[in-house]
Amino acid sequence: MKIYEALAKVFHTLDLGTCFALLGDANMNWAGAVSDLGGRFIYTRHEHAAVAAATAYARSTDKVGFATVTCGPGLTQVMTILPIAVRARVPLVLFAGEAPLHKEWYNQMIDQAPFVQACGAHYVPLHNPDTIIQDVINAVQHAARERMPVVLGVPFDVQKQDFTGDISTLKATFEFPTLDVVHPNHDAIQSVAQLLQNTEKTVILAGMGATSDHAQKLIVELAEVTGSLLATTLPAKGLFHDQAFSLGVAGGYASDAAKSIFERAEVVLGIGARMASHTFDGGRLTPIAQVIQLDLEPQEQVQGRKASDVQITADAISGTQALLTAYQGQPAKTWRTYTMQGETAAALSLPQFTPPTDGFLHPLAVIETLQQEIPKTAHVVNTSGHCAYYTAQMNAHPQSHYTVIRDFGAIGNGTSFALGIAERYPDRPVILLDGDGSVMMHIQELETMARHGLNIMTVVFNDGGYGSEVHKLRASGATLAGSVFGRPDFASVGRGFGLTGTTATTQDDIAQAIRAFLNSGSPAICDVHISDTIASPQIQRIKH
Ligand SMILES: Cc1ncc(C[n+]2csc(CCOP(=O)(O)OP(=O)(O)O)c2C)c(N)n1
Repeated sequence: MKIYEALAKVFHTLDLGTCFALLGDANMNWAGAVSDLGGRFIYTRHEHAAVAAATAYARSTDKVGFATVTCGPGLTQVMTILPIAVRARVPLVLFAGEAPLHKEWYNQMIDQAPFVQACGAHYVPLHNPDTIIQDVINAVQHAARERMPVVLGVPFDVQKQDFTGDISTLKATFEFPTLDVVHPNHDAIQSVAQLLQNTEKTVILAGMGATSDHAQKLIVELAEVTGSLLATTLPAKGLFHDQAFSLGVAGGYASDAAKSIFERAEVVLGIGARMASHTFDGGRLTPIAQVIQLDLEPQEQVQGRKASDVQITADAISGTQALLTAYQGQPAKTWRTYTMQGETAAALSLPQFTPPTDGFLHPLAVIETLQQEIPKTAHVVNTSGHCAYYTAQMNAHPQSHYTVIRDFGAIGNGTSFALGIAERYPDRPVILLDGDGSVMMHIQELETMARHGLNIMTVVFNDGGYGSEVHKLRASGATLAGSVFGRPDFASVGRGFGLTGTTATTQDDIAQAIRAFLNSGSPAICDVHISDTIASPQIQRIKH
């Protein structure tokens, strides 16, 4: 047995799920051996896409994501997705191979460790055949425990050496660390319970650490008992989609009506939320509120600002349960009134809009149709760009069927994230909502969707350019050169790759395309022509 075959057996035993891959000299023998053992692969057309798909896949499992690229130029392609996975705290193992150890010169040689470390990820060179099996297991465990990407570098001449160890007794199962149960400090809980009792205007803000069914139910109960309103971070969007007294997403994407309610909050209790700067709109969202953070890793300072006044270390379930137990009786005053119910409902409804005069669709008209046509059983994937403001206004979709990963602010991930989600949930139609610039950046992955028969519809918010830049440049009176491109024919491109391709210039076109996709179960792209004249409220307030 060769070392790469032994390594393949280890990965087979670890059973990490689908491997997202792009092959080259440093990983092809190993990947072939994993495949021969029955491993499932999605072969992408760009290394970034392989790791991005694995990131989205892992985000929605309690396992470690699994991807492979070749060494050197294969690895350097993933420099944008590694920091995203690091910041989103996604556990991931990337088998990257490494240039041969015993050659004096190799064209694709690069010092991989500092490259990976510059991205914030962990690099494990696997050079010692005697310890290589245990080293792999340790590395996967490191990824799982630390919730971070780990890149494995196995020189491919080492991979081809004979394996002299014994893996016959390799453990058949691998213990993935379960989510920590951390009980909060009793006194801290008592004093927060007291504070909630005496505060009229409280908002409970839930993040990704609070998205389990159990945590969600407890938080809803706590909000009812304490008379608090509910809100979520952007990634946890939809957690309270069926609740009254919800403000939807906190931060810059909150509607103006929601912002005017946030402004009045006296206490914000964050549960399982990172308290990121965006979530508080840089501090503008809740200017007078005392902020309490209940989290496994609470921090006073986050992203250059004071994020919380009180920190309680606990997991969302234990912490919320403890608050419910400590809270006695009724709140002294509550802002859960009949009037507030109307205010919060209004804050979540789509704002009125006037159709643009250039004949293209208003982005809110697109959202209106998407809300009507996308069933809650479909999984919505969303990314960055100006259009993300509008997609954030889709408040009725449940969190369990919604994925957004925006850490690092990069465009171009939508097609790859959709691949990972479609692979994770083969029973769900996946609907990707993305900008034309972003789709164009990794459009080759449409071919991956077609080849693997993945049930994905890409809805392109096509404003003919980089809307984010267009609106900012226009507001400052600067040239639009480099940000306006015209509208490429995504429908034809999609058809060229083997998808169903349609162009939508009316709301009815969009509705028909979605219905046809839901009926067909095969990949599609719908190129929606929107106006480039409608700047989101977030952009409008930028002062130049
Ligand atoms: C990888 C990367 N390159 C460039 C940018 C700068 N950028 C931010 S938004 C944007 C435009 C995105 O255009 P599109 O996807 O069409 O969405 P829109 O803003 O038009 O809604 C660009 C180029 C970025 N964030 N990430």
